[in-house]
Amino acid sequence: PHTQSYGERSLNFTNPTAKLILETMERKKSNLAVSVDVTDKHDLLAIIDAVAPYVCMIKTHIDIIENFDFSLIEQLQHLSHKHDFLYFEDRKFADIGNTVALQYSGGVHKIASWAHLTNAHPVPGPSIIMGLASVGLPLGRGLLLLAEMSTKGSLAVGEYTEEAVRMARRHRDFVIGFIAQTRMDGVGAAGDDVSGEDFLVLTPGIGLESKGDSMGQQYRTPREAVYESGSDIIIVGRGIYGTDPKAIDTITRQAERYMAAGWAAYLERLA
Ligand code: UP6
Repeated sequence: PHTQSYGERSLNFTNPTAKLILETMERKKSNLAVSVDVTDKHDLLAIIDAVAPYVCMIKTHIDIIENFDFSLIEQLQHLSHKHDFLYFEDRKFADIGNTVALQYSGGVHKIASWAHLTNAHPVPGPSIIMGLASVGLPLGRGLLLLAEMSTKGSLAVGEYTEEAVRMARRHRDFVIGFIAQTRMDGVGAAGDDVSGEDFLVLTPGIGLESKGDSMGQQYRTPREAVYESGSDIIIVGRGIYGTDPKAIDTITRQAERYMAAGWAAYLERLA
């Protein structure tokens, strides 16, 4: 699948969120997701409005917003309609099925009501997918499993990663892909027929300048992720918004730059 165009690959999925993501990428010619990890809702809205023309997706950590109230969700939805992109709430669920179903549907954030996509650690086993699917599947949402992480010393390697892929393979209606550093096609298949299998690979830990931060984050370039490792979507946070969430002109320029780098790497892969 990594040599097929994004538009063609929308036919490989039945999940409506997967189709929408791929169609949006093709339409906007962008495989960039911006991770807007700021704590003030006004900064969040201003940054999204500035980078939105260049992205297929905005990734949020809604639980870091200091001045959250539910009207923010309406404002977020307005921006996604205005600029044609999807929301990925990076919640990293990790509990038993019953608990994650409550965390996904309820609380103050009501994630399932607005986030097209969310993610989960496979550590509890398949029950976490069943819990989240009980809420998300009727709404047409999608789930990513964290098969690998970008951090130094990550435990999500080897057999753990393979088991994550096998879990996803058994729930393809809801699990549409992975947070990972490389493609997962056929991983852990051991004799199963996986021809025609397609999963989206979303890759965080992307930076054009920096190689990492002081807390274990590790960065690779858009080209390394998309061309060399077959990633589908690059997730960029501080590489775009830096240290000043108010520097909107710089943030806009950086988004444009990462979008161009990500798309060039994709075209290079197709060719
Ligand atoms: N993230 C990672 N690595 C992972 C999974 N998720 O960095 O393996 C998330 C972080 C952050 C974003 O929670 O929101 O991706 C990366 O931000 P950065 O580009 O500013 O480092």
